[in-house]
Amino acid sequence: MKDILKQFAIWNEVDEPQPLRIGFINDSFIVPAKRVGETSYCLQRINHNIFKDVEGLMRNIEIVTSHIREKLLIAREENIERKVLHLIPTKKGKLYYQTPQGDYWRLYVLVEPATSQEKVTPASAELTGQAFGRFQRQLADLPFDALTESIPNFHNMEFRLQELDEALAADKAGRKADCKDIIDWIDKRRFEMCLAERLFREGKLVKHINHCDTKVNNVLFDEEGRPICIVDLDTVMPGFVFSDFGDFMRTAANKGLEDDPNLDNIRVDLEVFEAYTRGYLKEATFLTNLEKELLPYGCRLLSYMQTVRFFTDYLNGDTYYKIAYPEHNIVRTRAQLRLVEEQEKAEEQMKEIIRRLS
Ligand code: GN1
Ligand code: MG
Repeated sequence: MKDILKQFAIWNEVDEPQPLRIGFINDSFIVPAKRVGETSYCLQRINHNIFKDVEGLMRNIEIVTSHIREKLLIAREENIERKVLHLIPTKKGKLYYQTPQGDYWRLYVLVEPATSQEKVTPASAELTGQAFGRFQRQLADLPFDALTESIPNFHNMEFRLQELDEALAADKAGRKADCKDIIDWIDKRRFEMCLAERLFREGKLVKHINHCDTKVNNVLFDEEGRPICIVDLDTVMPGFVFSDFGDFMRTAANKGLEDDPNLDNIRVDLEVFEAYTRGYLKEATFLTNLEKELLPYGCRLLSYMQTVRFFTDYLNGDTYYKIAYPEHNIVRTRAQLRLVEEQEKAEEQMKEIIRRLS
């Protein structure tokens, strides 16, 4: 690992890298400064099985972080190093280092002191909404096609349904016959759930730069519990704004678990919904009326998309998501499906909250 570190343009002396157990996708290490008060770093090996276009992904991150840094500089903000990720280039001026074995590594300045949270409370949901709203706003003047899709068609509903159709046709794991109720349920909603793609083609809806993994644990908080920095930028890419909103609600505004075997637990947590929305709307001042109107739709869309993705993986024989037991993907499918139904029921209440907070 010393050899890898040597490739990067670090300006101070550092100690041995220590493994950091966060995230399932990349491997991360803390590289502590030798002397107190100097810069420490975060070294990461990028998972190039999931992210096939590392060059494009790293360019995305560079574009997004420099754009935000510029905004912070213009606003004369303090502590900019803690408010936006800072990539350290290699000594040859590249954004990543590829080893002779083919692994990809990158280096960030470590944001510290900072803390992160795994579970939201209504209070942290509001701050998280503010953080992601600000993030989207800072990037709202960047043309969406300045970035590539680091995972092609990642949040494209039409594409996800196409993948499902292929999985159904192949029925690789022989699991289709028992799932007729799910297939019918998905079919009934296909047209409605591809609305965003149609509006985009008709020129009625634009794409923005999205984070595409809007979980609370991708926000760093300072000592006083204020959000300071958005991390995990691997999936920043063009998309519909309500997609980021919806993904947060899918993961956080659910009283049950993503893979809850007890479907009765699954209900929309309207308190968390309201708190995140309040924070989000404070910052997301660029939203059009249509985009605002479509926020509850975005919640259903992301839960429906996740239903389709889990189900597709189940039909394919569990090749994408790690599973803890053989039926895991079908349990996840049913839990997300129920969440869509609960979000359908709560639609009016969500709209009312948005009206009230606008
Ligand atoms: C994956 O591994 P994690 O939790 O960051 C997936 C998301 C899904 C999520 C479902 C790159 O994210 O899109 O919503 O699982 N990320 C990728 O739990 O596919
Ligand atoms: Mg992630």
